[in-house]
Amino acid sequence: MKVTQKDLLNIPRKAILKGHFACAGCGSALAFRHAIGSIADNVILVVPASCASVYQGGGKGASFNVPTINTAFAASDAVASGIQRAMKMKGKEDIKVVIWGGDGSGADIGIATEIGACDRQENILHVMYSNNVYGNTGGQRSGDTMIGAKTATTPQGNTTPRKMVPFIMMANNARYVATATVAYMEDLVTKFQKAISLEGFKFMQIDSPCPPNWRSDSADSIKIARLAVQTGIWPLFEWNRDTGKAVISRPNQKYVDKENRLPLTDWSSLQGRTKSMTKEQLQNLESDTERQWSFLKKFL
Ligand SMILES: Cc1ncc(C[n+]2csc(CCOP(=O)(O)OP(=O)(O)O)c2C)c(N)n1
Ligand code: SF4
Repeated sequence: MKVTQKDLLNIPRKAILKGHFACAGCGSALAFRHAIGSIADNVILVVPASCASVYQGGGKGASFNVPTINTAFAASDAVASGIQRAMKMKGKEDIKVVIWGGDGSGADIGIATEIGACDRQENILHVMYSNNVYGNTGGQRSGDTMIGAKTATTPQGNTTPRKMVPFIMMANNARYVATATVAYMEDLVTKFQKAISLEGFKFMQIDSPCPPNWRSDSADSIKIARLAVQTGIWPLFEWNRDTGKAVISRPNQKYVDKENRLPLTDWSSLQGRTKSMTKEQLQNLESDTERQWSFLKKFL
């Protein structure tokens, strides 16, 4: 079912309450409010160490209003597997088990348990919100960091290409894989709803602006996320194991053709982490973007 803007407005503010601890302009919290909010009555959340463990608050001031278990960094997919199996034994399969974690766990430290759960076809959804860094510990580089971006551990700019986690999950026979962005929330929640409706291991990666670590204006978060699509940096697609085919999502269709894309500098100039990239770094970012597109095009 396609989620409309009206559906978004009707999502009750139930999953994350006012007074959460996320920074202003946080893409992760915004995505959470809509995606988890859309299933607030039948979800169990599993949160690996991340900003989400922090912005949920604690005790009487906790802002997460859904059953939540916080796990060690690498353990979320194993914990989620156990919870889902327990729900199945109790005949409560309507309860969806969702991992909500960053790219530090999703792309690096937790990837072994993630692939393990995928391999076992556990009936869970792993959402990796990508702020491209280890956010809550000071913004260190992760395997998901864009090439050329400055982070706490790559002050001159990251030199390595991105790990293409969605393709890793496709190669490991996930049931459903999708990329999304907070700039196109209807598309994001439509994919989230589709993912939870399917049986097996599902994976979603969400472009989630992070003003303190991207050194951007919190008012620009949506603009930056939209530009990531318009410049081609963030390909938006979904892939289903049944067909083995990828489908480019509507907001992205115009930008499959490189000719239609906006210059990368429209995106990079709005962020302190990328605005002083050298010509060579920009070229590297462009080739890394092309690398992702050429992978994706093999599945169209
Ligand atoms: C094994 C282990 N190493 C390091 C840490 C410290 N730590 C906690 S959260 C975190 C960063 C998480 O980064 P990410 O997964 O990208 O989520 P974000 O903070 O960006 O939301 C780190 C390094 C830890 N908890 N466990
Ligand atoms: S550091 Fe970034 S991801 Fe973490 S709460 Fe702040 S804006 Fe969100």
